Amino acid sequence: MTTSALDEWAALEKRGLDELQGCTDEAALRAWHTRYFGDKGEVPAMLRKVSTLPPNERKAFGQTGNVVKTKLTEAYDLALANAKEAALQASLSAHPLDVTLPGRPVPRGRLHVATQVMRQIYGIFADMGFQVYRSREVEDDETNFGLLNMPPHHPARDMWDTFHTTTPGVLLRTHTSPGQIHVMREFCPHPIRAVLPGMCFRFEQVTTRSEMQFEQVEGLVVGPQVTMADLIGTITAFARRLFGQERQIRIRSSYFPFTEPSIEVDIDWPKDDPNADRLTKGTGWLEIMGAGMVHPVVLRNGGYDPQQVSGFAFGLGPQRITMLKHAIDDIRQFWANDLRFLQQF
Ligand code: FA5
Repeated sequence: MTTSALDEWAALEKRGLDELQGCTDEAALRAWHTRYFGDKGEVPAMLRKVSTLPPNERKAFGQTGNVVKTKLTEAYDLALANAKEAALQASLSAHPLDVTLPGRPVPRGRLHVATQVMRQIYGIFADMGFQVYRSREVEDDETNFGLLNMPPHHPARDMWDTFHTTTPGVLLRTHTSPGQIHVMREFCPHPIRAVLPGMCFRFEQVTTRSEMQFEQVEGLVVGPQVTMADLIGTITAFARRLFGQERQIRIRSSYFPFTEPSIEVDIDWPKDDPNADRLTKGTGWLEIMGAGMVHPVVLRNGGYDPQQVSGFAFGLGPQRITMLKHAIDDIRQFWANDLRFLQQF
């Protein structure tokens, strides 16, 4: 064995270790590793020299090479671990971590105020034996108007400014009343006691009291000998449960083509509220629902015989009710998605 071949290994080892000493950070260490152990690195290049040696020297050359390789690798691993630890310590002391700090709070969601009031309304009617019935928001003209005793060109249709779709005869329901037809046709000839909640849409001037999109809760009772006294009793019980005994209820006669007789129900607005005049148009009263005895034509369209059964219906506006409950002075707040408003409830 030529000593020069082994000397070369010794020299390589020394150079490698010396250079490793000079590497102060991880990047320098990785560059060192590429220089010595990469594809074109010094160690593989040295190992390739084995083929140029006489066969009897190759074994010792290879063994020495492996020892050097192991020493350099171990030294590199140690230096790399030290460099990483030093970098971690430096970063920790530069940006101290206070493990005693409380965690960041996770913001808690809540139900929209409209949903809260809707659930309250369902609860009150559920106590009186009403079931919830869901009806479609996109309706046909026939159900939204015709079957509710408003044939085409009936002037009463002007009471509801309507969003029509591009499909003739299909529209966004202007009120929840078409649901009366659906529920009657589904349950006829059985008695009905149901509330029908959901969105309604009207092509209306948006004001502090009126939105283009708002919720209604329809109520429908059908059965033998249902009277106006039942309607007034139900509405009064509902209003007292929701607003308390001290709130006043006013019932006015009104007109809807699908009820006869028809009424409207108002609630008094606190007089000390500076917005009272604007919201109640100076009357002190805010309308919350329309109602009446179901028109015989509507009962017949639902499949019932008006000689055998009678019924009452009402349609109330939960947004108006929520305004009353929480003294909200602008109905546009409901769908404006302003967290400052929503977080109050
Ligand atoms: C109706 O829509 C009738 N379908 C109600 C009805 C049902 C009468 C059953 C008889 C029998 P009216 O258009 O008045 O009626 O609306 C009923 C309630 O919905 C109003 O009292 C009000 O509380 C609410 N409402 C109406 N328009 C709006 C609007 N633009 N924005 C917010 N709430 C509204």
